[in-house]
Amino acid sequence: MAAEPSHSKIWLQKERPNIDLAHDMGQDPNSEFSHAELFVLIHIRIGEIMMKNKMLAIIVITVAGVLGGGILTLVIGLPSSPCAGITPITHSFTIIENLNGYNGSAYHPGSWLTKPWPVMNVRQCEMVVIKIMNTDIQTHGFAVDFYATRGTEVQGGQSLTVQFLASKVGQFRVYCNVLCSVHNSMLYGSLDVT
Ligand SMILES: [Cu+2]
Repeated sequence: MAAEPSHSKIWLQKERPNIDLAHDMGQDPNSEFSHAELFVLIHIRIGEIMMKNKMLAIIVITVAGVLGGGILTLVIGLPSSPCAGITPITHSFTIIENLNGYNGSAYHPGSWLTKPWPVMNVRQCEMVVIKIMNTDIQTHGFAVDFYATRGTEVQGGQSLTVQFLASKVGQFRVYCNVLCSVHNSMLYGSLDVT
């Protein structure tokens, strides 16, 4: 976790004051508030604030993990001319990712355009909401041509939601963007916008 370095920093800062304080007091017993001591006190304060922030960060992450799907990835296109002024109807889908592929796509061998799986049919200007649930222990990806080309990674046991406005008509490939053990089964999904 990226927060680790600050954790060790906290302990360094908490330990240093005691040593420095004893040292300063021994050298200069008449000075109760030497510069060195004030410097040390400031350091203690910083250490405590950082500790609180770190604890807060851990709590937030834990809650998100327990709820499952608490992380929301928004990929919303700006209302381009074909959908301007239209209040979009929401069209929701759930994609289960595991060793069976995308919603069992491993048992639907085929190719994009001729035998895609899964297929999501929407109308132009609908708000597409796709909940991706990874019930596997390995990471899987999810990408959609044109709408979510960078793709997203979903770790094992996690879920997230991808949302976008279906502004452009066409057939768009839905595929995994992470090299996983069932990768070949996750390359032929389709989003059909009519
Ligand atoms: Cu994959």
